Amino acid sequence: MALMPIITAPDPRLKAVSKPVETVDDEIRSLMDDMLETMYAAPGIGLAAVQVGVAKRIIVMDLAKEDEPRSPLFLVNPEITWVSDHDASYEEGCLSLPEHYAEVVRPAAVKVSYQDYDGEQQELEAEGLWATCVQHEIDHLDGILFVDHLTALKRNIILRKLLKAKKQKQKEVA
Ligand code: GNR
Ligand code: NI
Repeated sequence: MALMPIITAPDPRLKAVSKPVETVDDEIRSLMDDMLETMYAAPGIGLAAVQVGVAKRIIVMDLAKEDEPRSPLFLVNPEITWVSDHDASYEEGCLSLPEHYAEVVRPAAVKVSYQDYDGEQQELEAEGLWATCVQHEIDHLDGILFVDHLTALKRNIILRKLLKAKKQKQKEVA
């Protein structure tokens, strides 16, 4: 297992639309293991493959609290099959937008079909933080970041700050 560097915005790679996985084989499982390790180390509760530079439709998640046993979830080719009528607002963060948080409105509950770690077809119903997180991750697979749900003003403030932080970092290593 290996840690992978997480891409931060602004970066054109985060805007890529990820490609479906044809077969869940050992190579894909190995990638999912590395993604999970990277997510735990960050730490985060979800990670999309595109955030580590692999534009494939793969998500890992684990919403267990620190004092609870780990309960990872692997979703390959996830698709939202149902959304609730009512919305919920949640303060979101993103490992690709470090240190920035904002309230995002999304459907409060969703159903998602996907293939699991063994390539078996599954469906899950999510609400609360689960629903927020799985929608946030599926957005990544379509090149969408949580700031894309905000007003242009709020989005640009965050992206400008991240660009500035990136340039500052580049200066420090130069
Ligand atoms: O770790 C994460 N926490 C989080 C909190 C609220 C809403 C969404 C998330 S996902 C985020 C990790 C991440 O960036 N996944 O893409
Ligand atoms: Ni994210």
